[in-house]
This record gives sequence, C-alpha cells and structure tokens, in this order.
Amino acid sequence: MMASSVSSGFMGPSTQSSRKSKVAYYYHSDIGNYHYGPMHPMKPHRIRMAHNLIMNYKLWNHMEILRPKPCNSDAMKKFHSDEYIEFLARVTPESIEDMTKYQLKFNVGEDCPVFDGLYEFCTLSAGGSIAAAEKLSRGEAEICINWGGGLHHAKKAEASGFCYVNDIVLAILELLKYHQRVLYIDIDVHHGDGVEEAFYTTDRVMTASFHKYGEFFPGTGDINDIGHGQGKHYAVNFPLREGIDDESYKSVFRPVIQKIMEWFRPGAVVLQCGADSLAGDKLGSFNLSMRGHAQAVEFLKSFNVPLLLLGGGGYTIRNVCRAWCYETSIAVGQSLPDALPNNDYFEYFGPDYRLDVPSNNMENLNTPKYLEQMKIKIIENLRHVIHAPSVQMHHAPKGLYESDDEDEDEDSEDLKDTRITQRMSDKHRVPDTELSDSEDEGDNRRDQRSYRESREREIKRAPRRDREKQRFEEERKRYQEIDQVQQQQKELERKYLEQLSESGKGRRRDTPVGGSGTPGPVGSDAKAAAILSETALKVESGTKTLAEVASELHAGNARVSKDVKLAEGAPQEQEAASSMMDMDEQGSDVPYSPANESDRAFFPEGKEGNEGTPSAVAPVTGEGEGDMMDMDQA
Ligand code: V1D
Ligand code: CA
Repeated sequence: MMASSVSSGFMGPSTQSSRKSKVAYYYHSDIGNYHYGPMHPMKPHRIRMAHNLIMNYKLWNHMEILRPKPCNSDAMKKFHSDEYIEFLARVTPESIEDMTKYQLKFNVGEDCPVFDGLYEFCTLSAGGSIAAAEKLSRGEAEICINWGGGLHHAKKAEASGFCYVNDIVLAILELLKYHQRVLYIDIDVHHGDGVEEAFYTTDRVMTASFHKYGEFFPGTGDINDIGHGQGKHYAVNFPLREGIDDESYKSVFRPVIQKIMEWFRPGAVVLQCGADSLAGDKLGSFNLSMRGHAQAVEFLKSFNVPLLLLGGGGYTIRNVCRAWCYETSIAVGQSLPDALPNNDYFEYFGPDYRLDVPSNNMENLNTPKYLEQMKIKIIENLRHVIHAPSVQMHHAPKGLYESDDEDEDEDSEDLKDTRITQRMSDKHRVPDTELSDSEDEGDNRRDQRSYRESREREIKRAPRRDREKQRFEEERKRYQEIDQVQQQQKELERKYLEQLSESGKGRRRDTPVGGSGTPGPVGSDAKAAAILSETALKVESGTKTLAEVASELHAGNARVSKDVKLAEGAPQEQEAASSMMDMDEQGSDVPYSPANESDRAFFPEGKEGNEGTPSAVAPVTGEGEGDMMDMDQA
C-alpha cells in the first residue's frame, strides 16, 4: 500500500498539489540535542527523528537541504525586546534559581524551563525560519520547510507555552519586506496567540488559527477576536471542540482558507503545522489522521503562492515525525510507501511500523450545525477584507454569503480604484505615495477613472442579474492581461539578471569563478535590458532605478548600500546585489553537510561541500523591519 500525496485517494488532491515544486528544507543537526527536561512534553528530538525518516524515505533527492546558520540577537530583536533577548542569552539553569524577579517577568518556569543551551536552541529555530523566508523572497524556492520552527506562543518580552523566540513573527517580518500581504495559518491544536498578537493591528498580515477553545491553553482565540484598528477583520479564529475528525476539519478549513486566499490575496503564506492536532496526541484532543492534518498542506500548496511550512507542537513524537515526513512528501510531490523504511528510530514506530496515523473512535463534539455557524460568521467577517476587484466580482451563485443590497454594490464600487491600485502596487511594488505624486497622478489614473466610468454606465444599463457576471468577466480579462505582462516582465528581468551575473563582477554565486567577462547584456537581452529600464521596476530608494543599481553593480564600482530597497517580484535583483557582498555579510543558509553527523549516510552524492555557497541578500530596511509600529506606516 502506498501512503502518498498522489495515491491516497482521500483528499482527491489536485494534480497541482501533487506536482513537483522547488522545495528548500532547513534542518540543523544540533536541534535534536536540546532538552527541556525529563518530565517536559516538548521534545526537540522529534525534529531529528522526523529528519531521519525523511532522509530514509529518500526525499533528499527531491529538495534542497540546507543547514541554517544560527540567527544573531539583532535578528531576534526585530520583534523581541532587547532586555528579553539579553536575558535569554545570559540565563543558565543555575543562575535562574536566584532570579525570581526574572522568572516572573519573562515567564520562565514549568512550561518554559531554562535549560542548557536554551539560547542556542532559539537561534537555530529562528535562524531556520528567517533563512527560509529569505529564500522564498529571493524566489529560490516555492516551498520552504523548517520543522524546527513554528513556536507560535512566544511574545515580545515573554516566553509562553514552550516557546521563547517567535520564529514565525520573525519570518513574517522578513516576508513583509517583499510582500504587501502575508497570510499566517495555524493548525496546531493550540491558539496561535503570539503571532496573532504581534500583527493584531495591521492589515498586512492576516492570521488564521484553528484550535481547541474552551478550558484549554492559552485560553485566547475566541471567534469574536478579529483584530483591532487597521487590523480589524485581519485576525481569524476558528474555535473548535474536542474530537474533530478529518471530514469536519476539511469542511471548515477549505472554505475559510479559500475565501481568505481569494479576498486577502497574500503574496506569501506561512503555515504552522503543529502536530498536536493529530489523533492520540499527548496534549491535544483532536482526532485528525495524518492525511486529515496534511490536507492543509496539500490545499495551500495548490494555490501556488510562496509557502513556508513550519513545525510547532506535537507530543506523541512518533506521530509528529510521521506527519511532518508525510507533509514533506506532499511539498515535493512524491508518493511514499506506507511501510516505513529502515531508520535510526525504527523501534519507536511499532507495532505496525507504518507511516499512517489513523483517527480513532473518539466522539466529535463539533456538530455540523456548530461548524456551519462558525464558518458563516467567519466568512461574513472576511467580506471586509476584499482587496481585489477580480475577486469581488467572482461569479458565485447567490447564496448564504451574498447580499441583495443595492447600496452595498454601490459602496463597493467606490473601493474599486483603491483595490486596483493595491493589486498593481503589490505586483510592481510601486509605493502608494508614488501614486499620489504628481507624475503618477496623471494620465494613467485618469484613464483608469474614465474607463471605469464608461464601464459603469454600461453595467447599469444591463439587467441587474447580469451585472455581476459582466463585471466578473471584464475584471478577469483585465487581470489576465496584467498577469501576462507581468510574466513577460519577469522573464525579461530573469534574462537580464542572468546576463548581469554571467558577466564579470556581477557574478552569481552559482557561476563558476573566472566566468566570461562579457561587458553587458547583448543581442536580444540588450533589448530586454532596455525594456527593463523603461518599465516600472523601480528601486524604492526613490533615487535609483533598477537599471542604475544594476549598472553600478555591473561596473563593479558600487556596493548596494544598506538602505536601498529592492522591488517586490524581483528577487533576482537581490541575488545580483548579493553577489557583490563580502563573505562575512553573506546570509544564513549553508547547504546541509552531514559531516560529523549520524545523518551522513543519507546525504546524496554531490551535495556535500560548498555547492551553493552561502548567499546574502542586500539588507533591506523600511517596512517590516524594527518595531511593529513602523510597519503600518510603510
Ligand atoms: F504537562 C506538562 C508537563 C511539564 C510542563 C508543562 C506541561 C504542560 C502541559 N500543558 N503545560 C501545558 C500548557 N500549559 C498550561 C499552563 C500551565 N498552567 C498554569 C497553565 O496549561 C502549555 C501548552 C503549550 C502548547 C504549546 C504548543 O503545542 O502550542 C506549541 N506550539 O509550538 C510549540 C509549542
Ligand atoms: Ca492553531
């Protein structure tokens, strides 16, 4: 029998979700060595077990395996307070004894013990998630995985629920440098409170948590908690009761996420795959099978939006590694046999020695009526977040969520310009301020307006029942055109930067040293470069265009200054820029090397050594960096 993402027959996964994606997998061999204490349910060892299973299923063959560099304290201080990080860096199991004040202040103790190497553990967990986010932003992978991350309860200046440093918030902050909107989804049985809290007042991050609610840690995540201020409606909480099974979970997860994807239109998605929502978990009380849990991964993958998969809770450790191994196989689009391969922890998996984690016969306290009511309420709330007209015009049969109210239609028209602008700015990363400046306020805007006005007149003449369809069709066509142009533009960028990197000093890191010294783009690529310089790809510094930065790089007479921000959708630009940086500034991924590890035997030939030498992106400042307050101002 095959337990696979293709042959399961359970979720009816789309061809899309089983197709191959470029996957980068982050694992540090030290992470399994940290120990919370003998009676503590959190076992970092499960990450090593999962890794070992993944390697023995030979999934290394289908993804890039990277060892994350531990992140430094400055990286953690992008979210956490200086004082808290300095405390974590200094505290030891011995010194904490006499520090009652700090135990209370930073909430270390029973749930969050101070153990040997605590700080290093945090740097590895967060280092993996940050590096993974950077990798996605550089466009070097479609899916990144860090099972050592997902520590969703950590607060700005406080440990909570076995979590000390919130790698998820740090990864999202990284993604926000390149994406206008980021979606965070949390399928851990516990509420994703730390991430929700961090982004509760912004509309640039939507958080959606599915969790057990009612006399259960951490006690937050009520359905009425929907965000605040600018962030109102951008927090989604699905409170669940005990015993939810695959079918029930899928019946709410998919429609809610579908609506979020359509209406919020994130540029990247972070999925926390806490495995304590599996049946039989020591701390959880859901009844999801491995496939029921993994349908979240499958479903998110099918949207083809950059996806970061993170770990989280999970306390029946043999099942945690089954689930994460299976989810890795879904990410890479490979089928796995249900019979477990030989692996270092084989004895953990008896008596069946199979991959599958089945559901059990526990009662499902989530009635269909309850689930439907929650789902309707959440989807109603989500109507406030609609960003893109193409989506708003989606031609769905009039149903529970559709309103017949004429006024609502009229109101929503007023928002349309804003939404078009938002969509366009997401793609081209033209700052909002630029659109209100004189030169951009001109023709394009007026054209857009007159186009809209004449179209509106036309629409109003049409029978009411046809209006929605007509609008939808028109918007769909417009966005198809935009998408086509963007594809062409991306291709041009790619070609141009390839040229840049192949030529002399703008060399990419995967280009052999001593490559051709071609002075610049030639032939059709010169044309590409010319077109590029005319297009909207503008470096956000406001003073330099991409072409200017690129030519400086090419000429080798400039390093990308630290405060030059690069446009979204142009990760290759960063790569071109990064190739100019000193070795010591280079980034955090190091290709995984099994030297000195028990994992060595599983490492594929030709992957050792320095292949894919560390890279660095040009440091980017501005939105998403520093304090959360700053982010909203961007
Ligand atoms: F059972 C235990 C034994 C030793 C130490 C702690 C626990 C334990 C079990 N459950 N602690 C909990 C939860 N804490 C409480 C508080 C203690 N009281 C005073 C209230 O109930 C914490 C559960 C944390 C769950 C973490 C997580 O699964 O969500 C996670 N996700 O990513 C990483 C961890
Ligand atoms: Ca959750």
